[in-house]
Amino acid sequence: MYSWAHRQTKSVVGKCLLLLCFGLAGLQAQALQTVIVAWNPNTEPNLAGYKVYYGMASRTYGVPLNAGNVTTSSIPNLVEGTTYYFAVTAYNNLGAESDLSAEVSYLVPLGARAPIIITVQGNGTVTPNLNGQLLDIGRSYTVTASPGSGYAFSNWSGTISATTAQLTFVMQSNLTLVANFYDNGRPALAVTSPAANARVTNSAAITVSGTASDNTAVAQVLYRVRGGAFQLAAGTTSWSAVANLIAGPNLIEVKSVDTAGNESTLASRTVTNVTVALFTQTVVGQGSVSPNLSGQLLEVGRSYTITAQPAGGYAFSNWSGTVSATTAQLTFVMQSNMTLVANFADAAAPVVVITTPLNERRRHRDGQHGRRPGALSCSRRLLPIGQRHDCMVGKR
Ligand SMILES: [Ca+2]
Repeated sequence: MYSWAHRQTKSVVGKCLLLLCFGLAGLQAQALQTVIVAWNPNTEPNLAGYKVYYGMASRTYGVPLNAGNVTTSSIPNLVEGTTYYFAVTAYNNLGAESDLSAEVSYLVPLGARAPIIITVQGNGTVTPNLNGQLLDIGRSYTVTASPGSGYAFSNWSGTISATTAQLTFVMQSNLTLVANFYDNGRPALAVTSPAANARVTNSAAITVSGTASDNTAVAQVLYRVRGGAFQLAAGTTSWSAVANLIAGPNLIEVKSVDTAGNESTLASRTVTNVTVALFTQTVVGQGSVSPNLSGQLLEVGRSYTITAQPAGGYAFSNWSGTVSATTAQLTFVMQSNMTLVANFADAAAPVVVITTPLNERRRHRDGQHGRRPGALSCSRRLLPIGQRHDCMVGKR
């Protein structure tokens, strides 16, 4: 044994460098530290150097670390939270080694960590889920923001701002991250009343109602009538609106808008408002109209077709009244107070008929009237009563 014995004064210095074992997966990474061991120098002239022994049990060491002729040594790869035992020997230039020094134990402290706060705005997830965990300060981590259905990633905010969904950051104290997602899903809308192609009679208005939904929330329901400006319906997820009607078909369109401004597709209903009015039709001249709608209650706004048919010797002339036309077949749109006149004109050549005296009629000598038996022909010349006609031939 050498007479000189070394002893430790400041055996272990707890000034540590944090090393992270990236080769180990996930969050179970074992944090390792380097510990600096220091001792008082040996003053013998032939001193050559020192060896540092250490292990996880008292006086049970592994292969020593040859520190050379210095009084400090860095011992790497020590597991945090584990107690190590250290001893030092000195050796001279002849290779002779001293006894082990007194042993010093040292609990490798846990590295500096801090909790991270990761929150989500909107609908989405962040993987891996590090929220609330203690992370190693100074170490890099990577998280990825994934939007939920009907949402899209917007940006990272908080301690760090970024616009890419995958974010790599270096952990620091009081680190807060917010993954922001926005709603890009369109709301839905359904019309429950009236039914498709509904028909009403003499109605000034109709109540349209239905439902709406969204992955976030329905902000409003809008409707318009006959292509006019959109108006606000009452209610959202259950809504209703009163649409004014005119005679004939009325197109009613409805859409919902979510809180992010996304709009649903347009839902529509065509409501036909049947308004009836008295139809008056007259005929001038000789003819008829088919079908004969005169005196009937017809739908205002609806198209009807009628045809004028002249009687014998007459020709169709024209339509007059509320509508003017020159074709016999007329298609018209019914309106209130509608009157049509079918005009026919006499188209036959004039005919003259002699009505007296009667042709081939005379008085016989015996005073009887009538044509004599056997008469074959006679002159067209008229004879005074009582005279015989030269051409008379009779058989008795
Ligand atoms: Ca939406």
